[in-house]
Amino acid sequence: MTAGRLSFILSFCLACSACVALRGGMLTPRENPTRELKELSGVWKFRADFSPNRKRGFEEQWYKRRLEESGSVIDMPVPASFNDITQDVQLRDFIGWVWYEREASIPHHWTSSDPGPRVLLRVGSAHYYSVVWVNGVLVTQHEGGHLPFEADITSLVQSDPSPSCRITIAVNNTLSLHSLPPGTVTYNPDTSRYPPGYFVQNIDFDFFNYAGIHRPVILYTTPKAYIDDITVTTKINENIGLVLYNVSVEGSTEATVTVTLCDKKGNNVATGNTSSGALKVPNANLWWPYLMHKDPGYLYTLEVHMKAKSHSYLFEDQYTLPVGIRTVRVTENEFLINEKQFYFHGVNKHEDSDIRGKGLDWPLIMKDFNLLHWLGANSFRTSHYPYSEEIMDLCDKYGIVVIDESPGVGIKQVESFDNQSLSHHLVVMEELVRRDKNRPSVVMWSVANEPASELPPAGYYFKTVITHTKALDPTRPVTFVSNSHFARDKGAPYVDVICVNSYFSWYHDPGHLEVIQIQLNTQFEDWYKTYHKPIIQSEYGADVVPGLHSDPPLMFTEEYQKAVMQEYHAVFDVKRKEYVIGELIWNFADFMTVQSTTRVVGNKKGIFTRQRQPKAGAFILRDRYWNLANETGQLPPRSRFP
Ligand code: BDP
Repeated sequence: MTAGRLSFILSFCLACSACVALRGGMLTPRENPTRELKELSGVWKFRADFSPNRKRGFEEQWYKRRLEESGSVIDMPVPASFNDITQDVQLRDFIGWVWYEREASIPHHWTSSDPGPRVLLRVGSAHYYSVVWVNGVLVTQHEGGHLPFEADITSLVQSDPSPSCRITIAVNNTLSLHSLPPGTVTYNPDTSRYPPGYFVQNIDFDFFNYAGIHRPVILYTTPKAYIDDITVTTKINENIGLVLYNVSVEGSTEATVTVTLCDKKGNNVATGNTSSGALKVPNANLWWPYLMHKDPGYLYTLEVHMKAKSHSYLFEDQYTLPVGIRTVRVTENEFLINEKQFYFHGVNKHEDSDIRGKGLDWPLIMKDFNLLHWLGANSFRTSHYPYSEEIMDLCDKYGIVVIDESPGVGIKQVESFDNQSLSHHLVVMEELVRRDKNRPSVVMWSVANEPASELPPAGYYFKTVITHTKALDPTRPVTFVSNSHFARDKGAPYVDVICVNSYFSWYHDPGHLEVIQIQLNTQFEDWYKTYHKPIIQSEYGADVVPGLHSDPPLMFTEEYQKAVMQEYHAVFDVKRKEYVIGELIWNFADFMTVQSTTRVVGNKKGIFTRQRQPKAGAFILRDRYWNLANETGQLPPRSRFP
């Protein structure tokens, strides 16, 4: 590939990143009497653009007519990563534009413009850069995977009232130094060593760069004057819960808003008749984490109703938002939820599984929550990108506490700290906070994982990203996860909680279990003495090829993973009485990575296999977590959980 050709792939993405401007809300679409929803999951037409410059689809305007008229197409499931669906190795490792298309039928009453509904096309997430057309007309572009985006297609649908529309989505997985996560492309024109046009994508993060349409695509409606966004924060005063709300309306300047807060049984507990205000809930049922209360994850519902006049029409809209009443506070050595000490005994996860890659999959989601319950885990970090809204809804419901991480992983090169990267990172934090701000399960934002935070520009960069995130959401602490040296980390001064990853006896002193306790103790003391902030061990672990055994323990065996965990746990048990506020194993399950000499068909540090079967380490962790829960909370009977 020539430099010119390469620059097309990147320049298209970069030129467009400047177009991303955050406007309006991003409420999770929910069906109700004023809003309809049509999910477009299923089989789409698909074509990867294998042309040398990956540009043919744009040159030939594939979006202008049916995709199969442009050349041969295959069937592709949505949602799913495209990589593992076929037997084609070129598609598995494809870099560049892929094209998806399907027809969607449009209910007759959506096409009426008198007044007719507002019609939106929403993509839950697509990785990495997306361009969307409806009937050949460009309707939106979006940079970044893992977060939703949408297009208002009302005028298109209503100016051409045909019974169906053609949706075309082009997705490019090419990463650049300024994308999040960053990546680079190198090409090798030496044809004595590489085939013509050879290029590869390089990444500095340890999971496979799965691509495609990863979450559901839906069409939904709202009235033309509508509830655009709702923001809720909560406070507790003695036994009175306070729900502070703000509702923004678009499409009319003369709207009246009423809100009703209902408890689980459907009883009204408080009402308001202004678009912002405070609702008082005497004897509030608080939202408690799993294993900290006999009824964890208590959710009220905020029923928001809006009536508005516009152009002599009367519009009515409604939206129901789950609300958990809880507070979060960090001291020098504690993490407090509802003013009670909270200890994170949890996991790091990935959205990853056989065949579907990062595609949303309900059976997998339910299995994972059942395993978290079985394990006695009260929390997880969304390593290393925001997880689906479907997962987050269940965290709210089950009381699973979340450290909500942005896709800021692999920020290693100095160029990735420049202003272009920084502005994009700020937009991503806006998108993330906008999506997840009302979730009681989210107790902290993580802006990045293991950046090169010792580099000179890292201080300004993280100060800016963290300050911005705190301005967007003053109610939650903010962190990033570090594996830098405590004395040289330039971002740590700005975090509320220190999150440290370390792999003693694995990447350092491999095979030497005897160093773990000394080194871990030193790690904690160094960070605490420097910052006087609470610390979470945000990663630790060891790879296991399931079924490998040895005693004495050798690396990659089940016994070694167990031994690593037990050595770490011994230190956690001392330090959690002082300032260590959590431990998150790396990783919940094995997951796919790029191929390398250190990866045996992916990363094997899971305590469960990729197929969600327990390794020996899972049982160690299960005993530990249930014992911790017994100490720190009111434990429900273990038999209640599968
Ligand atoms: C950490 C990274 C994580 C990796 C893990 C490992 O944060 O993404 O998968 O190491 O190497 O440094 O297993």
